[in-house]
Amino acid sequence: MKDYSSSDIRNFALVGHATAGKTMLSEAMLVCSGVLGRLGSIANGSTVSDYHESEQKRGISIHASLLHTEWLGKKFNIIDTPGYMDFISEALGALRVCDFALVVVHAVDGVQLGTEEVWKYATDFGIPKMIVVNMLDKEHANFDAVLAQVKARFGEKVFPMALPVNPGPGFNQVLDVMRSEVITYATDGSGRFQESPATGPWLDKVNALHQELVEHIAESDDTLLEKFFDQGGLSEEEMRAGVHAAVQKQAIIPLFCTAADANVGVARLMDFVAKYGSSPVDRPNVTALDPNGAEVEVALTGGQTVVFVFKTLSEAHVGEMSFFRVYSGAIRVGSDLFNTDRSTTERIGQIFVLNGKNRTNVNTLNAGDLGAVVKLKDTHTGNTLCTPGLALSLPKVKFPKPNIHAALKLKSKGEEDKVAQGLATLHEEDPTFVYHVDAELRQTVLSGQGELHLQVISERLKSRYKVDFDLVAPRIRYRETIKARAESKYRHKKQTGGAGQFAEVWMRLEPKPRGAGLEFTQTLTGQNVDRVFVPSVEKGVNAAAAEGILAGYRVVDLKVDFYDGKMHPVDSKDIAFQIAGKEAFKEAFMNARPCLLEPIHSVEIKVPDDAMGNVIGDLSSRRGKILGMDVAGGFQIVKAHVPAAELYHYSTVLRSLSGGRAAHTEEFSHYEEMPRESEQKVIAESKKAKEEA
Ligand SMILES: Nc1nc2c(ncn2[C@@H]2O[C@H](COP(=O)(O)OP(=O)(O)OP(=O)(O)O)[C@@H](O)[C@H]2O)c(=O)[nH]1
Ligand SMILES: [Mg+2]
Repeated sequence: MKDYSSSDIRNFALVGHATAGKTMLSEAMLVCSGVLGRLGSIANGSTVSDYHESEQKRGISIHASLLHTEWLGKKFNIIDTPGYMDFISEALGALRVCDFALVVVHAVDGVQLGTEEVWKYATDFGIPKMIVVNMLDKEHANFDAVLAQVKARFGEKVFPMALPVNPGPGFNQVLDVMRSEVITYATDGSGRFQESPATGPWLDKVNALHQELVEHIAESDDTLLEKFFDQGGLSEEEMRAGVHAAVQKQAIIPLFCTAADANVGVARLMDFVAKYGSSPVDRPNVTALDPNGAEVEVALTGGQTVVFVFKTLSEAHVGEMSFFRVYSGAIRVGSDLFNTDRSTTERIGQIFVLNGKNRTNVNTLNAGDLGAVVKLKDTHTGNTLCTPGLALSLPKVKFPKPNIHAALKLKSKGEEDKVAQGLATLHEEDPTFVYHVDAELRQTVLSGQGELHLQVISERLKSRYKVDFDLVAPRIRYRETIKARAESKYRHKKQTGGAGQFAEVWMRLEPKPRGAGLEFTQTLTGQNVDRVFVPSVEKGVNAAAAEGILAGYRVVDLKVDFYDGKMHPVDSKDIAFQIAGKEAFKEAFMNARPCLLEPIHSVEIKVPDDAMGNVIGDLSSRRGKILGMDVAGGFQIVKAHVPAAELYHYSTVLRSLSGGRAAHTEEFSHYEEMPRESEQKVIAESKKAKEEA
């Protein structure tokens, strides 16, 4: 393997909405550059990038795959990312370590939710975007409409570097703006092409675009602008020299035309990437934190090693792989690096460059390069490894909050430990998957980015750890409270054998506002009850409140006043007052018009206009209250309050309501009294569960 200098490396991520053709585009690049003899296919599960069984089975990407090849003397590190929102963390991790994004847009479907999301992420990471309009061989491909839409969404700086000459079935010709030529691609999928000068109307088109490009480039740089006015234009060389900088500043956002399945348009896109794409040199410094939390610049040209792990993955027969980018210095086989985030030292065993599952051993990778190491002891996604003594930490990626939850129900007892270990490992590999053992619900709740995400996580857990379980709806955290005042006088008396027990507790309950919790007071006067028994009564009350009275849910939002009672000089003791306190509380509670409260979530939904009707209608069937609507970049943002009980697998529902174009976030907001009918159902279910237990 050649040693590449930083300026000869092109790190880029293929990102975009699901099924836009990212994986096939990566496959086509490998064919163009000779890594592969011919194109694999998604249908046969034979692409280099989608090599996992879970991907082949579904015909979609699930993991970001690292591929590499050489083109015009430049090393391409390509990260093919999944487009499904369930696996958005993969695109996020990839964009974090890439120098630019190739945003793939479907020539029929145009800009979709996934396109918008990755665009936003790439922008947040401060890397340039380029656009690839793919699927131009589809019957209903509408390039002009997609170009107009892309410009409307992402700005007038979007500039077509290519136009499809014969879009639709048989598409194989592209007008190349940089060269003013028509490029005709071979129809055998090899990616080879022939050039011929543009003529007739295509010549007029390309001349106009060329002129426009020169103007864009001139506008992006003051010196060039001066020359432009002095000379009445830019020379071909000046223009070419300006392209790179203009893309960096996004003074132009270049757009290309491809049909990845037929390997049309890909080779010239690769030429552009090699000649004008960003390299690590374009962003030579990143900011890290030292152990005191002070900011430190890490320079690409620095002598000491700083490496960021953007992904970890446990592979069958290989073990744990850590995918990294070298930000400074070099990573070498046999060296020791300090993991700042875990405070451990790791020995670098084998280093690989990869094409999907095909791994090639290398001894060193230099600053700016991407690769993977295996079998680190305690290194996880988001960790920084550096020269011992340096202890720097690069910023981690902020992942979106989970939007779907399910409870894990083991099929047989005794597998709890295996499951716990498996869940911990899976979370470390994929931080967008989280879980917690919920003591109140007595369930292990798994949370992820979508139903498919939870499915894939479950499959991994089952196959790797040999456990069996079902995913069921998580229990809802209902609460119990009262709607009226009530009193009780409860006498506890036990005189069978041994020492007797005696206590009498008088208490009053009154409702408190939502969120007030449980307030315990005593207003004892006189000497009917010794004050030492107050904590005993409080304990009894708290025990009953924690267990729940109506349906087994915690009691909240009321005030308990212990105001009088009776005692016995010998038989009154702590335990007797605890029991009396508990029973008095239950009795008063049941007399105070008890009711159930249900958790209400704040939900924010991003919906395309044409799906609004569906989504709003569905929300009202879920007892949702619409709080407001906003417009944000081609989407409507709906804010609503919806009972948690109505939100099980809502992300899946939303996808089917909107053809996969809507997404939502939700979080707990407050408690509300629930409708009588639903309340009775919950109470009946709890009774049934109690009887069964
Ligand atoms: N006709 C045609 N089909 C294509 C083209 N590119 C990809 N496909 C097909 O479209 C489907 C999706 O392509 P993929 O490459 O898997 O798309 P992707 O963007 O990687 O999808 P995800 O990774 O699941 O988000 C596959 O069946 C491909 O064979 C193209 O340019 N033209
Ligand atoms: Mg894919």
